[in-house]
Amino acid sequence: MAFETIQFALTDGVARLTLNRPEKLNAFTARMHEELRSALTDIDSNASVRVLLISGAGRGFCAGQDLSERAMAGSAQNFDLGSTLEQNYNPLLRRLRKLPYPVVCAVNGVAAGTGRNFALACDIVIAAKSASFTEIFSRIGLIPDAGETYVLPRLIGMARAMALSILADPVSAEQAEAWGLIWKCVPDEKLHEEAELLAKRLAAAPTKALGLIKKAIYASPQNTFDTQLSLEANLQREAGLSEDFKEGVSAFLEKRAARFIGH
Ligand code: LHQ
Repeated sequence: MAFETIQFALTDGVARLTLNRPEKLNAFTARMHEELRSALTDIDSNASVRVLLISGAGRGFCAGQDLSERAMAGSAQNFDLGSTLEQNYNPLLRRLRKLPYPVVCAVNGVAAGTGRNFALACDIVIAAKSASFTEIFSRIGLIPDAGETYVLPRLIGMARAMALSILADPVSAEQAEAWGLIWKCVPDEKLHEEAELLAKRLAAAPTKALGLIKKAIYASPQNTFDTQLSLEANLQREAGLSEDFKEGVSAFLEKRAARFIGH
């Protein structure tokens, strides 16, 4: 499909997906969701992808749901927001979490509402120093959605999650890093360079193992210690059968850099 609201490109194992409605701070529309689904389907069907890099065009990352969309403007007439979540946002977030390789998010500006939670659903989040993570929901009479009530307490603890969700105060990129909400905050002019370096590094990593690491880390909060030990054993069995494990060990023994192929 021809993309109008996103940019999508794939080179050397890196899929790059950029939200592209800069004049509206990349707010989500039904069309953008459709295009994201299409791009993710392309990504799913391409075995050469080893990392997905997400960012936003212009000065914002994503301002959440576009409130001027006809459907949203109809929310005063009992529009079913739950079904919007089930149809658009929830499948998108589930897909990101399930991708068998890392998803890096480069937050270039304000990330608000579902835009913020879209970023926080990614595996490694780096942000420009001038970016902010703005809570919105309680300001407009909604509850946090798009995974926020799941990820926030796990990332920053109950006290901060509760106060942030209720008070809806913005969090600067520096504060987000200090709290462990994101991986790191970098100078604005370095964001794209750092994100590219990270993506290229990940595209040359043992992808199979990275996908299994995602599984283990995301399963961890729900599991007991015993269950997690068993899960690690099962996932390690899988990793141990990969070509990249053989290559990693050979490279170590031969004192050379490993050339991982991703499986
Ligand atoms: C926008 C938006 C926007 C449309 C900026 N929509 N135009 C809800 C429904 C269903 C299911 C899923 O869950 C949700 C949850 C949500 O996502 S609710 C959250 C929706 N988002 C918001 O409430 C954020 C609204 N935006 C803002 O508060 C501000 O724009 C922020 C704080 C993000 C940035 O402020 P500024 O840097 O001062 O920029 P701005 O306000 O001047 O915005 C620039 C333009 O973008 C402006 O358009 P204009 O034509 O006047 O230049 C805004 O109207 C437009 N825009 N967010 N969500």
